[in-house]
Amino acid sequence: MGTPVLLGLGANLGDRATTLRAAVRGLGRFLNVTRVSPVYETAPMYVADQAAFLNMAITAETALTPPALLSAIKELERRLGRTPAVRYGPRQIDIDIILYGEATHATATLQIPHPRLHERAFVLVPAADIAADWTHPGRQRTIADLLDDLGEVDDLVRSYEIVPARATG
Ligand code: PH2
Ligand code: MG
Ligand code: MG
Repeated sequence: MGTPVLLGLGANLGDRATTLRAAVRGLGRFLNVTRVSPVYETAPMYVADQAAFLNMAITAETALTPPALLSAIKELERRLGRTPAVRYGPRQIDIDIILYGEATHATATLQIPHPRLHERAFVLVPAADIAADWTHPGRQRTIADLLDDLGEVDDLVRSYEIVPARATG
């Protein structure tokens, strides 16, 4: 029960795979995780001079409001070792709220849908594996459509699967 949410996860510092696994497990403590995408190794976007990322996506159901979900995520990121860093630069873990049902939310600290979703293959590709038909409320395009619109996608290698550390409360 609750509102379906789509989250994007990324890591490019430390033991990336171990951190992603811990992130999925940690999310399961406050969300009902419903699907877990494969993991992709992706070339860094925006700031090219940094290590490759591992990226993945999950879907979940939540009773939390968008701001409450964001603060739970921030707390988990801190617990997983994230420290303040430059915009688009290297990070231990990044967990972004991509979609929250078909709701929109726009405040100084949180924008949903994620404002750069449509340009990010590193989010759209894993998201399309688990939520291809989800419609972006602002653009009236599904995840699959947005990925199509992006055209040719390279710099992205399907890496492995995380067996969902079955989300229990
Ligand atoms: N995250 C960023 C900046 N650039 N590039 C890739 N490939 N994957 C990311 O998760 C990523 C990025 C800032 O959050
Ligand atoms: Mg991000
Ligand atoms: Mg973030």
